[in-house]
Amino acid sequence: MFDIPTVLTADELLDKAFLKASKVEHRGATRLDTVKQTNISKVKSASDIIVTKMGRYVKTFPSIDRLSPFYSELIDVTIGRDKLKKSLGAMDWCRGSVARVARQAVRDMGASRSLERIDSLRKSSYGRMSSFVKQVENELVFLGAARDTMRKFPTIDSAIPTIVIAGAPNVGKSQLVGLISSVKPRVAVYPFTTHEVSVGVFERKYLRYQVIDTPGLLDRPFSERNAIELRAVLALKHLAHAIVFVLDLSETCGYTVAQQNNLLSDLRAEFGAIHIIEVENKVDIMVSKSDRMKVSALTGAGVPELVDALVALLKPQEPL
Ligand SMILES: Nc1nc2c(ncn2[C@@H]2O[C@H](COP(=O)(O)OP(=O)(O)OP(=O)(O)O)[C@@H](O)[C@H]2O)c(=O)[nH]1
Ligand SMILES: [Mg+2]
Repeated sequence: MFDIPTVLTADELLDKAFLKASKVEHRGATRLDTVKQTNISKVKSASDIIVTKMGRYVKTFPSIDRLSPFYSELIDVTIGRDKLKKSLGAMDWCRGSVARVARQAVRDMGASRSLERIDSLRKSSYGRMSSFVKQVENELVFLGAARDTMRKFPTIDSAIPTIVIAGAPNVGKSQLVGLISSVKPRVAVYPFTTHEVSVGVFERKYLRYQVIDTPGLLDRPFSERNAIELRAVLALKHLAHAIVFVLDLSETCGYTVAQQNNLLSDLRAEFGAIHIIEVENKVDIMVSKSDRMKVSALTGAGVPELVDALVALLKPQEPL
């Protein structure tokens, strides 16, 4: 989802820049000319590397204000929106400063006729460039970590109708998702959990729907979660157009009906505005007299009706 290049540390970046610069050579008509052109090229080459690399970081990190609410919330919880903005701002400041130092050194070297002076101008420009890069050392480390975090975000298309599957552990969520979605689900780690979310897709009348299986996310009382984890979980609110809450009245899942109902009220309280469809699974074992939808993810009974209900509920979208 977020294809951000590796972010180098300050030392790595400087090593790279100066190593490249050390290899630059120019032959002029005179010794002065040779020394001058060589040193000018070295300074340009070192500064180019720093300016270009940092420019790429700034460009490839997404602009948080333009991201969908889901991803901007995830970034805020996992990385910190303000800190990310500030670090990217520091990159811009550093590139500008490095470029300015290089331009000045190039001008001064061009005007000089002393070999020693040219050499010392190059050295002092190197020193100043290094000092600017060192000043954003922490920001580079921060961006490196942010990049690693963001690469693990699940890829979810916020533009198509999305169904989130919730329910206690073992009630049959994954099996149901497997039946509903025709495309093999993509799996990704969700921030703050060791669990994965899997995202499946199905089509109906040329329209696409997305189904998110949420192991470890929407299967525990919210009171057991710390504030940050809770925010990460609630970020799903921005995506879900409907929630399917799967119940297992047979209790073969290992959770009582009362426990499952508590979870459902938790969910209702937190995801208030989103339509929650309650579905009783495992009807091959046990059927109740309730008027909830009833399915068996094992035999497939009731699943087409559930899909019909979801399709009818979700907002119409543009054809593919
Ligand atoms: N008899 C019966 N068993 C089912 C049905 N649906 C799922 N199961 C079984 O229930 C167990 C759990 O199913 P999963 O789909 O893994 O349940 P889950 O809710 O995804 O579980 P977690 O991801 O651990 O929360 C598996 O052994 C399934 O074979 C059903 O309709 N009938
Ligand atoms: Mg599962």
